[in-house]
Amino acid sequence: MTTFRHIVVVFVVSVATLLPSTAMATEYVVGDDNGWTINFDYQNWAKDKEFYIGDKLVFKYQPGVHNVYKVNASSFASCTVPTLGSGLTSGHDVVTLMTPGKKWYICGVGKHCADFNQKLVINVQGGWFAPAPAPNSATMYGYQTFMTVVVIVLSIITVF
Ligand SMILES: *[C@@H]1O[C@H](CO)[C@@H](O)[C@H](O)[C@H]1NC(C)=O
Ligand SMILES: [Cu+2]
Repeated sequence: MTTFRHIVVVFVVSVATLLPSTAMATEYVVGDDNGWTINFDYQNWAKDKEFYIGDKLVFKYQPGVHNVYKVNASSFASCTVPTLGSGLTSGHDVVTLMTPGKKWYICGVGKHCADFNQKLVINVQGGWFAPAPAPNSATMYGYQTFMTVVVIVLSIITVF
């Protein structure tokens, strides 16, 4: 009896742990149909979105017209393009969000950032199982909460 219960617990824990890490990450096309361009309000675009580790940002633009630099807070505020380091220039730049916290991106072409507001700052949420890819939807969080409760209940049952 006890052995059977232990097997159930181990099975449930395994499923609860493995499933979320295989959940599909969300891919966000920055600016949606507008892509990465001047005179677009990227803060307004980002404000109702929740970004999680494992999600991807896709910067779409005509190569040569724009580019993407990941910068720090002060360079973001002053629109200072790094002299060293590589900007992204492919026109279809995919950035995977690997760590929680604020991420700042600017266009380094001309005065696109300073005069035309081509800049984006987002906040990446940490995950329950960081640093593994975290679930990215309310559904998966609900699922994880449910499974956690199931695991706790099963563990308690096993003890008695
Ligand atoms: C921000 O980045 C710039 C350019 O890479 C660098 O010179 C500066 O020291 C950085 N500032 C902070 C606060 O890290
Ligand atoms: Cu630009």
